[in-house]
Amino acid sequence: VIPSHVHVALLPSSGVGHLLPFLRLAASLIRHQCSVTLITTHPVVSSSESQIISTFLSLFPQVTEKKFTLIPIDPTTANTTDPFFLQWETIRRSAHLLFPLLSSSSPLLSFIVTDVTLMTSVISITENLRLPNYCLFTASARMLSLVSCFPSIPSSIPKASLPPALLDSKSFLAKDLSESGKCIKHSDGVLINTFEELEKETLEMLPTKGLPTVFTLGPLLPLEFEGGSSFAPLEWLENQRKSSVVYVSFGSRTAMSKEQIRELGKGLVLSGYKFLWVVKSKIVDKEEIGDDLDEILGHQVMNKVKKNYGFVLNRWVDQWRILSHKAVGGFMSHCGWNSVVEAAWHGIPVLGWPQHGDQMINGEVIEAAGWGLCMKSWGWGLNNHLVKGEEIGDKIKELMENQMVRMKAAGISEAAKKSSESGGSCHNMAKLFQSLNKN
Ligand code: BUP
Repeated sequence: VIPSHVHVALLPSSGVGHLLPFLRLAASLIRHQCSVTLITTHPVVSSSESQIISTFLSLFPQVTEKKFTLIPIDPTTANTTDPFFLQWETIRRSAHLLFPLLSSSSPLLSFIVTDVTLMTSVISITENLRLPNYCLFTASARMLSLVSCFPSIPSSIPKASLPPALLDSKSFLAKDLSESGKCIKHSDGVLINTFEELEKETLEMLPTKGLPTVFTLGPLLPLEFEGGSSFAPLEWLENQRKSSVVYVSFGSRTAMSKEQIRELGKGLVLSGYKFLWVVKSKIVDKEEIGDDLDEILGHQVMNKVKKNYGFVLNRWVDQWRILSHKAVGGFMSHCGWNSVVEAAWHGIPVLGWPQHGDQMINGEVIEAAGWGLCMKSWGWGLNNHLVKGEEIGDKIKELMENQMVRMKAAGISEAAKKSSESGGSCHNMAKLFQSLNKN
């Protein structure tokens, strides 16, 4: 039962991986007859983010935009140089500006959904406004189980699955995570993009973690517009055999070293499989324009690619459309959580090569359920050791030829689809509205 006139404010954080689940949630709230206010930060970090926001707002004119202009900070005071973490910190230090912005909302807000990374600064403001504050956790339930007790580490998570920065208690990430964990416990509920069959054991265990109610709303599906002007080499894919292509992408925030990119290229060629490879050599996409693929990959690899082993690009692609194409039979991925959920939906086996943050923990979710491999021995991909092309090629072959993994991936896809029908995530959205009635 939807309480009469629910008005929800959404406050996403920086990074496409944080933004997209918020927009997908916004669309779902609209389908449930809620009014939605989207708080947009100015400036944003990447051009992909600004394009996605403006397309969303033009296609959903019923959404009210509230502009949240950030006060610039001195980066030397922030304990991080990562452009996305710097933005989290900037948003948090500007959070007091949210008070007038939220209190002036009309009709009155029923609740706000805040990204976990911003919770620490926003919760005191929403408490003052007596505005219920739900957290949207954009990673896996397994990661939530870590955040809920960090700096302790649950016995179910090996210490080696934590990125090195989390093991240094003085780092930006370690401080951030322990403070966020405490804050989530004071929120009115946690919304999460997962579903029961994807993380059954972890979800069963969460109620013992001192968290408020966790509402599983996954899979939060991409909106039609997300493909928008982005590219998918459909003509090329149409000419490939069923399940024969490996799609390779390490997400929106990972830059590999040139040396590692070249070894990866060698590995892809050695695997003998056709590949569709999104190459990224810089962290922020704005800076990527003008990157020369010939120069990054080296002539040898580039020549082989041109001889039709694969398709290489250095631009934003329509990942959803690529994963849904019948020619795609494997996904070499950094295991960003949105990518994991998208691969699960399409039943694509994953070769996980986590690069930072929660990605190893997400990769373990896949490996434990048997629908992919997680290459822990390859390290974090960032500078620590070079993984040679031969090894990469062998693993790709192993993934593509493993029938058991393919069967399990098909099973997880079936479960994802069932979960998005009325018994699953919709049911949990109804529970969320019921919890409002109780407040
Ligand atoms: Br790159 C890229 N096209 O070219 P994750 C990504 N995406 O549609 P993140 C595209 O962005 P972390 C591209 O489908 C997914 O929905 C992709 O989110 C889409 O990884 C999203 O997978 C990326 O969570 O890193 O944000 O790169 O979340 O781990 O910080």
